[in-house]
Amino acid sequence: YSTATALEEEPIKPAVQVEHTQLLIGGKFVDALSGKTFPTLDPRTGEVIAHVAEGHSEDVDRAVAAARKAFDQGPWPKMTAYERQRILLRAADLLEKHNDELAALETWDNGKPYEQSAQIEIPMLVRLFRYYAGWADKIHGMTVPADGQYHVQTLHEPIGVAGQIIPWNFPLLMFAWKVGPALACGNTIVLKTAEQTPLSALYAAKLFHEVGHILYKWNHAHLLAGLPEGVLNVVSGFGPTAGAALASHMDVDKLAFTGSTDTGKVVLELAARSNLKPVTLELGGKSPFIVCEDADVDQAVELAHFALFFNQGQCCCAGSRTYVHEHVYDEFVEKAKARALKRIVGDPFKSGIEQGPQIDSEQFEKILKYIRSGVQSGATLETGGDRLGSKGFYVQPTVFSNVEDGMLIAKEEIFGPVQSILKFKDLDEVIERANNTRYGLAAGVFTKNIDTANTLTRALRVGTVWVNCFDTFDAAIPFGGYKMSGQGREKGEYSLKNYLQVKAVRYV
Ligand code: TXE
Repeated sequence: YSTATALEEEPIKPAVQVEHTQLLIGGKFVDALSGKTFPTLDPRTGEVIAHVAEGHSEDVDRAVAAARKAFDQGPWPKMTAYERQRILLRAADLLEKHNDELAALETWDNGKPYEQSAQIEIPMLVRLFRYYAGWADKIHGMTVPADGQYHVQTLHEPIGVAGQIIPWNFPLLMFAWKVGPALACGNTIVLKTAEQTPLSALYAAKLFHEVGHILYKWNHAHLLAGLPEGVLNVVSGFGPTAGAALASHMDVDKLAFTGSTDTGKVVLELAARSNLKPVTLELGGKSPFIVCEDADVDQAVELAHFALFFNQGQCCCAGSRTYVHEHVYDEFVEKAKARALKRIVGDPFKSGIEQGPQIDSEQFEKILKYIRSGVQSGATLETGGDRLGSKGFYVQPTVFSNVEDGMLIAKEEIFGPVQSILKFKDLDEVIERANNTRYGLAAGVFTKNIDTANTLTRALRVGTVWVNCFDTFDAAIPFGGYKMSGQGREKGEYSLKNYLQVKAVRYV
């Protein structure tokens, strides 16, 4: 990996200004009622990028009131589906036009490589809004046969005010997974960003409000007046204050959450204790990546490396338990170590960088603690194991071999660039071990044998299995977890039902 010296250079200045730091409520940027702000930091240096309005429960109340009014009295849920679709498509065009600014903000606030933001994540965000725009005019109920003289139909109606709480590892993609389906179904939204990464969602949400002006100017059509005020509200702030206020709000009709399993339990309880709002949860993982005996070792090493190290290891679905068949184990470990040593770590704004800094000091310390625990528990530290450079939150790409299932590094979510390689003998054994976890988000399978692939894909208790690939995502493909990795599915057609009520109507 790149030397610490390269990290001592002055960080590259991002080509974007921070324009929006207030709360977006009722279509306007406003300060928090308390007047409080909090700093958002550059993970490359730990220095302040900007001070952002800190929303508290009274601000959540204001945002929910704006969303309620927009839902009950505004045009959004009632306008034709075609109008809603056009607004979402126009928003996608605007997001695409601002690809580079969005990507720069995302990288600045999060630390992920700029090329990843600009070439993968913002295009995925745009694609996702176009995908859900496509659904807007295809949401409808059924006619249902009933005994007797009845004509029965179901109506699919928006659920109301959606509360959405997102994490910091993919701020804009999480914004899209939540906002896209909710808007397509005609709901209104209060979204709380993660306190580490408030900037990009404010910028994106502002673009949705510019949609209206452009449509109005170009079309002179009152029907296409853009995203009405109060439909999409964004509150920056902390979890136990703003997040908890949203989860426990009596006037929020649905809650969608992505984050840690522990916080998932908290918000589910808050939802239950308040108004029993339905909750979807996308939580942590400890996903197995299984390299079978017949695998091409070079390819398997590369894919397993990507499965773990992508996004600085900060992926809920990271392939963080690399199970390798005993016949190829030694060769795999040697090559995995060599690959980690070649990983290019540095300023994420530099071209060709594979790995930037971790998000913040808390995550950075957590990762280093897990590395120490791996060493103490007797795993072999093949490479890495320490911080990189003297400032910011860079961690050396780290590889452990001889990892045992009972070690903490094999059981808990490290959420960092730390690969744990375990050895297995046969399929039944690896299935049992892979499933022996409280998580069930994803798995990777690497084999040339279709029977082996079939056996594993059916036996693994997880929401996504990638065979000979990993971390490939499509707007149309559902994502979510078994067991304590979550409840419900996001993306694809499956996500729509999170945001719809079904009404049965009988006529006689
Ligand atoms: O997560 P939290 P943190 C995992 C990962 C990471 C660990 C902790 O292992 O190391 O979680 O990260 C909001 N009521 N993942 O502390 O707390 C919070 O403000 C309501 C996996 O960042 O779950 C933020 O907006 N909301 C994950 C969001 O919850 C609350 C992505 C996530 O924060 C709250 C991130 C409360 N009481 C971390 N407390 C994934 N599934 O991808 C916090 N929040």
